[in-house]
Amino acid sequence: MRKTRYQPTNSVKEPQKELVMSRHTVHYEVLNNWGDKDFPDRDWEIDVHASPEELQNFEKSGYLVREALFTGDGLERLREALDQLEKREYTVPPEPSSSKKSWGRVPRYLMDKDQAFLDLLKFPPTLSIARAMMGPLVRLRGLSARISYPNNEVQETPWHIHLRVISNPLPPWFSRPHCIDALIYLDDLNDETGPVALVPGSHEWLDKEPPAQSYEPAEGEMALCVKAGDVVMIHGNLWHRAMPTRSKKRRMLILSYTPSWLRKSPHGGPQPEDGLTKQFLGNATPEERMLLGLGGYS
Ligand SMILES: O=C(O)CCC(=O)C(=O)O
Ligand SMILES: [Fe+2]
Repeated sequence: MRKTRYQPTNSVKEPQKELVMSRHTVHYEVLNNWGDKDFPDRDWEIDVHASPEELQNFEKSGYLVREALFTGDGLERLREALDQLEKREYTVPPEPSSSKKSWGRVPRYLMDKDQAFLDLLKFPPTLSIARAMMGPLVRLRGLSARISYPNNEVQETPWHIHLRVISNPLPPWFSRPHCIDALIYLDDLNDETGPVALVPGSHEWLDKEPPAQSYEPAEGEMALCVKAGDVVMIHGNLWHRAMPTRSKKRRMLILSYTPSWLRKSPHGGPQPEDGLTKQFLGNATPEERMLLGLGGYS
């Protein structure tokens, strides 16, 4: 098994400007003196892989680009794992499509299906930012992928947000849902594969939602063409869409974090019964159990 999974930012040999990211430490104390058995630590010192200014911008704009988090063998390992998984799960050629558009292939529960994916469970560059922004008690909402192709039907996504649970008007004690999705790109985004577009600041619009099934440009939208190995972190309720994959296969992963007391994603059918996480949980620490959705609330 290959060792290199990602390049920690402080060990990059030939620093390019984007790779020299500043880090800082954040302390949180979880106010739980109840002594629950299956509860992670009270005191957290988080080595955040971002500067305080970057976090402030993230809070305001709803997105944060991290360049070259995966390179070399680390990137190749994820591509191979996804290609293998695709071969296993999509064995029959797709029926000629009667629809005009589709999202493409969206496999889910990736951590149950390949060690390369389970190894992302505690990926510090994104987990540390999720904890800095939402507190130490976070869990994975899921790890899924999206694979799109040039096709008869156009593979793209409409404008959407990920947590469609907000009441209008806002009730006085409404629990505003937060979620951070790390969009991990395994191929370069360009006109051939399709940029990802987002509307900066839209995660704060609690009284409206993106237009239903719309593929049209939205006011204030920004199209990002990031490179393979880059990660775009978004608030799950930032308005976003993937633009058409026109002439080249496009692969990406979605590593999604929420507070530990939010439920996992309802999408994608039942979890595989004998997946890798089951065995892993047999020996897991309270922190690891919490990340996989067990405990971490009281
Ligand atoms: O493919 C992309 O760039 C984004 C995909 C996406 O937004 C999703 O699957 O929820
Ligand atoms: Fe999305």
